[in-house]
Amino acid sequence: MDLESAALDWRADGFVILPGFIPAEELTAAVSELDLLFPSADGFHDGTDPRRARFIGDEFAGIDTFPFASTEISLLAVNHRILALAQALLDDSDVHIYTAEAWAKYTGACDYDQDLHRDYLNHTLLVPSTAPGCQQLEMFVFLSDVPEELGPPHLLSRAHTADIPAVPNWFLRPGQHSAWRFNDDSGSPQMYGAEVSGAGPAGTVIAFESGTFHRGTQLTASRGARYSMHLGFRPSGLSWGQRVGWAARSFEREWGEFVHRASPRQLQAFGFPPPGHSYWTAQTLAGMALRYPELDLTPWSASASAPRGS
Ligand SMILES: O=C(O)CCC(=O)C(=O)O
Repeated sequence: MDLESAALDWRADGFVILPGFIPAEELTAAVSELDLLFPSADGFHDGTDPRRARFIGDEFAGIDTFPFASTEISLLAVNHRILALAQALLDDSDVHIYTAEAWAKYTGACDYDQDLHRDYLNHTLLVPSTAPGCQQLEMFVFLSDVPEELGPPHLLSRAHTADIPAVPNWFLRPGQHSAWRFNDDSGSPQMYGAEVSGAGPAGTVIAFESGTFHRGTQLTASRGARYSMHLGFRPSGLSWGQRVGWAARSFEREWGEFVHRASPRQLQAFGFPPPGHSYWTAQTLAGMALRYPELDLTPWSASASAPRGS
């Protein structure tokens, strides 16, 4: 599917599923470093990997956050195809990444089946908007094949949900009861009956707007493992769409290793000012050369303005 058709689907449904969007040759380097973050399926299920305990009993305990122990996985979060997709769907040439997580799930480790929900309560200070320029984009990127028995996310088209108000946000599966105002416990058979599965091969990208209903599903395959990334993008000026501040971990070795290998476009997605921006002067370039000694500063120095007073 081309980016224009993807944008049409995303506008109509609130999501688009792109099977194998990242080709194998652009995925291999990241996949080959998954062991820097997570146990293999055998390591988990045979109990030979001492890291396995972390995954038991809490689905969210399987999440690592950017910058990752693998630079290849960090670079994949802002792969050129992913940035082009974000630009096309958000209709903006200056998109920023506001969250990047890598997630491992293992059959039997815990309950991965979720209730239908939107993610906006921890992706924005406000509520989702349908106005052009005011939308946030999330992506699930599969680092391994995710057939139905390995717990693909299920999503619900906006055609079924456009009139649902911002609260409640979780529509519980039948048989559960809750008095919390963010939960709806009516069982919602029409919503669950209209789910679409995001199952697909490694490299599949599921792009969805932060107001789109979706849910995680159970891993049932014997000795199964699922590896994915969960990314968030916003137009650079959309200051209310947040999850982390990248500078908080920018003193870590993994961040430096990412910066040294990233392109100017990839760094711009994390908030580096683009070439030509008034930030770039002889003074800031000299400092950047000390902070990031292996970063080629040519793209920014070529357009740098003269220091004040010169
Ligand atoms: O990982 C998945 O398949 C979906 C997870 C999800 O929707 C969530 O945790 O909000």
